[in-house]
Amino acid sequence: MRTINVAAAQMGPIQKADSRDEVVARMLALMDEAKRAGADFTIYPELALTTFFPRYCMEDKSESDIWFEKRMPNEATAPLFVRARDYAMAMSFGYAELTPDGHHFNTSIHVDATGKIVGKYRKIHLPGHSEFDPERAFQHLEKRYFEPGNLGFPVYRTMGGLFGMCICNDRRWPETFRVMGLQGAEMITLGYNTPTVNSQKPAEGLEERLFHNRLVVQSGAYQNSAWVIAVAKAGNEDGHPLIAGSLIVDPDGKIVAEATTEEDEIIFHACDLDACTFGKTTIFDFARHRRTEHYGRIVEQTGVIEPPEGSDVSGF
Ligand code: ING
Repeated sequence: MRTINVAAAQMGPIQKADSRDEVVARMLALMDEAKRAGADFTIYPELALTTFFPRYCMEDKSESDIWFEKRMPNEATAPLFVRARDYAMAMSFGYAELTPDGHHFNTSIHVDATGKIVGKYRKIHLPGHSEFDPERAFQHLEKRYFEPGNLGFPVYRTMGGLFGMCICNDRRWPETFRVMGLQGAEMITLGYNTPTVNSQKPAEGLEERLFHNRLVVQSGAYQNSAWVIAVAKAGNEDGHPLIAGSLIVDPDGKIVAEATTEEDEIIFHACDLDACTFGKTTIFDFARHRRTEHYGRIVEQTGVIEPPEGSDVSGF
């Protein structure tokens, strides 16, 4: 048994006017509850320190850069690092990263129980658009404020296992989980800020969004025989609702814990990393079963290339 006692620390809404200190105080309270539950790893959402600011169209960097962290840890987040180390607890959280050389990323870190950053990931699949779109019910400007991640999908050794991270929209792309699965990932953690309604299809609402969230997280876990922990920032941010539905999914794709509120909420599960082994050595033993000679399109093509007219396979 290699048990990781996981606390998924779902967060309720963060309003535009909320300060970093107010948010960190909520995160510390969640960490205290996680400790009481016996957690040794606490996972927070995507962009956990601020409201989901990509919903606002800001003309210049002087306005949008206020949402970014220039150093990590920094003054606002140091209390998280101190308390996690005091608790001998690992943690992961997402934030907007502004690097010293001026690059902007939607980032997540994994901090071990000694306070060392052992994992870092920068969001690769950026949804939405880069210019104001009047056709949309609301904006989703991640392509405006962030560059695509440049660290790949790293898997790193910590806590006696193999861990990886992704962020929000990444979970909708099977390549995300498979690239980490091909590095042996046993636990993949992610945060998300998912609007309750599709800005281009009002009929797609809460139930469908929650369905898709379960679908992709369960698939990612099952198809790579890994634990997947998905943690929401939820609730109504200045009139903009975000889904909750935080999940802990086991290597068989089964939901073992699910949030029941749209507020700050801890869901907990003792995750045995050894539960990954059966799937990785039987049905998803990649070395024995994959046929990479047929997979070329996955990396050679970006978009769709349809077969020419009149082409079919009846000739065989
Ligand atoms: N949010 C959403 C997500 O992928 C989205 C954006 C929602 C894209 C639904 C497509 C469909 O969950 C972020 N932050 O990626």
